[in-house]
Amino acid sequence: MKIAVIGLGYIGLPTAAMFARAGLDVIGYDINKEVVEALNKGKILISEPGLGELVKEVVENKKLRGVSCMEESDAFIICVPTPINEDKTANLDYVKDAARSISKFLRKGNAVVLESTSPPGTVEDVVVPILAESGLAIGEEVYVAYTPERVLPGKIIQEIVQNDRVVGGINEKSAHVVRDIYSAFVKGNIYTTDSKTAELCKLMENTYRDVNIALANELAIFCEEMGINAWKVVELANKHPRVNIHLPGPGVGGHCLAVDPWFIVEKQKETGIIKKSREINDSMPKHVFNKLINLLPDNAKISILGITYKPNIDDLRESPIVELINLLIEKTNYRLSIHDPYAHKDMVSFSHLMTDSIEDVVRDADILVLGVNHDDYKDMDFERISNLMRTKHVYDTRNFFCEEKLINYGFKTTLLGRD
Ligand code: SAJ
Repeated sequence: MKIAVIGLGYIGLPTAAMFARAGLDVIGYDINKEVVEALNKGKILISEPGLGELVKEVVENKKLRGVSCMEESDAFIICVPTPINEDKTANLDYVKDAARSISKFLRKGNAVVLESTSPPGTVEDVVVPILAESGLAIGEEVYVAYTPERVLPGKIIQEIVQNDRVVGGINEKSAHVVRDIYSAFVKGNIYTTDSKTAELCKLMENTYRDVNIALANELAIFCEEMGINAWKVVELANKHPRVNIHLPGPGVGGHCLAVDPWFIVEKQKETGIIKKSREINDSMPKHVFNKLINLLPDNAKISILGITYKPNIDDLRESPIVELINLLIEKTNYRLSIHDPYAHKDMVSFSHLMTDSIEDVVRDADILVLGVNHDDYKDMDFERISNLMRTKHVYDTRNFFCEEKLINYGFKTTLLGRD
């Protein structure tokens, strides 16, 4: 069987590599020629633990190759981005382009799969009409399904194999054909349903998490007013066997939680709690910003540790700390000094404020803001840091540092969700 994967990003590339490792012949198509060229050299341009080795192996074994022109295949898997428009609706242009590029190569018996996170109805209303331009009977001669990925960045290689999967077909036959294709490498259960249910299921998984985090952030905000430690409240409440409150923080980033709930709101305006949760989570960078304004005099120097959207990855999409930094640059005269061991400097507009050395970042600073709890910040030399800072003050937005240790080194501490 030959598989074509369209879009070689964080999802498409691991998916292509997994099919290839399972022994199928796989082509990876991308509009970005650099990505295709790198792939054909066995290299990847994104960072994900274990992915580089896997891709190298399957390219060397000639099971996976990159292409810039589509070819006939038995199954086509669309893994392109679905960005969000200014008005918070889904931009399906890449999905449409991918469907058009496939349409010309379709033959009887082929399967087409959409993996990209999309509003409910996308497969039936957007993808199927484009595929129908091939003249084939969609559903009868060509099988079409939606199957969302559920992998956690940083753990993609394990989760893509082990997680259960949902396959939603435009009819039962489509769902079964696509289920059988994915069973080549998926070890988790594969559940079949219709395409709209699968599309909404994906959106609700991330919405559930976003709403839960909003609850934690709302708790954090009122705990600060009441002088109660929200982290302690969450820890103790979660001792209840049926309670699992998520953690507060400086905001929700990434291209999933911060985006997907809007794809439901787009289709269903009566979504009070979903929309409100997005607004609460989106307000957190401003909340941290206001705290800094209240804590610091005009001429202060702020050092910020961590700018990616979550720990130990290089992804900056929708990062709340990037938003915080932009607010500080736009609206204040504070001097900023920024560090992140993962972020690529060329991806941010404030690269001139970034430095690779923790010592340079904290020198003469009046406050150290922990933005992202990267493992690299676990064992920092706070004795040395306390000697370099002008004012010994740490603002921890992740409840990450050991407060007792900081106090022992003479630091004043501020904790998001308590102070
Ligand atoms: N965050 C909190 N508090 C928490 C947990 C997370 O503030 O308790 C923040 C993180 O700091 C980060 C954001 O939420 O900024 C999102 O991080 P995440 O680890 O929750 O999720 P993602 O976006 O990396 O991956 C999610 C996952 N979805 C779920 O867990 C339901 C993943 O399984 C999906 O495959 C992925 O979205 C996706 O591609 O949709």
